[in-house]
Amino acid sequence: MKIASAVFVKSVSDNNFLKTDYPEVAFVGRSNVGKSSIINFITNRKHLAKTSATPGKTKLINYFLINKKFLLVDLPGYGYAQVSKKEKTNWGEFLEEYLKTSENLKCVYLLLDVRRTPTEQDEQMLEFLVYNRINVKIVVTKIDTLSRSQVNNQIMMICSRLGLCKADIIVTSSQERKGLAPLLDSIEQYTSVTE
Ligand SMILES: Nc1nc2c(ncn2[C@@H]2O[C@H](COP(=O)(O)OP(=O)(O)OP(=O)(O)O)[C@@H](O)[C@H]2O)c(=O)[nH]1
Ligand SMILES: [Mg+2]
Repeated sequence: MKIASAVFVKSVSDNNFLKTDYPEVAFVGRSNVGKSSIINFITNRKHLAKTSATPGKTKLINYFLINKKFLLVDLPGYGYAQVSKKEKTNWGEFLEEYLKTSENLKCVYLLLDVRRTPTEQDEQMLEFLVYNRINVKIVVTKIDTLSRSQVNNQIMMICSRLGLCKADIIVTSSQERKGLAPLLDSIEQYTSVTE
């Protein structure tokens, strides 16, 4: 699949989620894991989705229309320490509501930083998706930050923690543009209209 066009459609901060006929795939994960960066990587656009070294940048749900055929959805990150408990609850509910009510959601890409042990929240998110029968794919990010053998060790650790095997995981670096082909193949598989 080639990305011929990528257009920002809308930001949403309340439960007025975008309702269209387009299939959509979404990116979730803790704050700063690289969700916005991976959208820029996939679309080959530097500033389509706003990235930041400061966690908590994406507080909205942002929709991007790709090839006039499907939507990429940038979700707010969880696990950001600098927000109040009330705000955290609101975000959690906002995220859950999106995930539960988006009828055209075909797959959720759950991003994990290769350097970190998956947190309880990562595990809860995975369980939530499985429980709600939402397709989920694990994407490991930022592999440029470690050596090849360290990356392999971390992937084994992540697999054993989450009960997955290596083949279940897409390994990427947005910075060094690695892992694009398997990501695009997966997105294409989930967003192509079969009827
Ligand atoms: N080394 C390296 N850094 C990356 C990579 N991808 C993202 N980053 C950096 O990680 C930081 C966070 O990236 P974002 O894409 O803004 O992360 P996010 O998940 O959208 O964060 P929130 O919107 O806060 O939830 C930025 O400083 C990025 O430059 C990568 O592949 N390699
Ligand atoms: Mg972001």
